[in-house]
Amino acid sequence: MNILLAVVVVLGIITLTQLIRVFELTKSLNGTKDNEVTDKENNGIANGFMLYLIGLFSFFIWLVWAYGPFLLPEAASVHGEKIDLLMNFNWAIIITSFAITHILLFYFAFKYKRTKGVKADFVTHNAKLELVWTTVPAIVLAIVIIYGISTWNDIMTDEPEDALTIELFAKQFDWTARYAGEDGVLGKSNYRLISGTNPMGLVTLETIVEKLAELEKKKAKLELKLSNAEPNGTIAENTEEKIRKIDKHFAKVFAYQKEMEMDSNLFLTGHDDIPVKVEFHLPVNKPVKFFIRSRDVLHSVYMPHFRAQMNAVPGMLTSFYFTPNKTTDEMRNITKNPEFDYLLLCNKICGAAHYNMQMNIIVESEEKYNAWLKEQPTFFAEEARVDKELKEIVASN
Ligand SMILES: [Cu+2]
Repeated sequence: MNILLAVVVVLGIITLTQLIRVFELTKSLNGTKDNEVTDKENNGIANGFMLYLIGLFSFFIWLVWAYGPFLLPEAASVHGEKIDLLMNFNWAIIITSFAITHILLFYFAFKYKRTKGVKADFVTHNAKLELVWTTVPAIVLAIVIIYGISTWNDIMTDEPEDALTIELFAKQFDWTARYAGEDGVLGKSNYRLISGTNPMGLVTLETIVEKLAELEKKKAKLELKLSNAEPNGTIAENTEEKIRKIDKHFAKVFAYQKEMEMDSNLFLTGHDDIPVKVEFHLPVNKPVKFFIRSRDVLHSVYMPHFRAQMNAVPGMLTSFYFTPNKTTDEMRNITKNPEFDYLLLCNKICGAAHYNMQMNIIVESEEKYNAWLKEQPTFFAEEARVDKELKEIVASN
């Protein structure tokens, strides 16, 4: 089979060279040189350039018309309007230079096709022309950069003191939004306290005690395993290593507890915090400051309708502040889509279920927002509920 294939390929190449040979021979019999372009060919190529120019711009206009409606609707935040202005300014420059350069490129190719008897000018360089095509883009770029930086500074500074604070907590693969609760202060968090029942690592006396108990339980299990293992074997060695790690973890949490006990208020700030999933609400026309954390890998908080994006970096607290200025209902009217919802998405490819990392955002009047927030269980209440449920399960068994 392989030999047959090789034979076909070789025969194909031979046929092709023979065909070229026949073509060359007919040309020399007709009396034309094979490197000479006829007027007919020349005109055909020149007209082709014009056709291409018309086709290119028709396609461009069709793309804008057909896909324009799929772009984001108008900005739903105060600073978003500034971002859109900056974006449109850039588009205007890009589209204008695209149109001018491409029209000239193809029109010149058409206009200056070879004409018999006309000789092309020989130009080595033109200082004036070079000066123009260096300074004009330099000035335009400088304007774009200065305008961009000043918009960025405008957006990132002048944060109001009374902004509502919300934490956005990212992990593979979901978001949690945490409200500060009645005291207006977000409770502390510590990654060493992360457990099945405390996925955000919130700090309260209860979560610390729970964590210490969990570590003690784990250690007791490992010690039992060690006592049954063959002395100095690999299992014993591995188990000893695990116990050492748990001891270290325990010591760190214990030291943290002592440190926190200096100011007992620190334990309480987390109690009234309100963690929510799937959907979170914002009051309209109120500045909101987001504190952004990641538990595992790089994620990115992306709220396209508010023109907001900020990375969620493990081990680092990032933040972004904005003021939503259109309610969800208003936006449903604007987009003529009764199912429209603002979205929080993850904008860093963070793993297999990255596409699934999203939350709905509802922007509403302050009264509605307050009513919604009142209904959400606090961290403490939720923990007590889970605790009670667990105890009931244990009791019924
Ligand atoms: Cu992610």
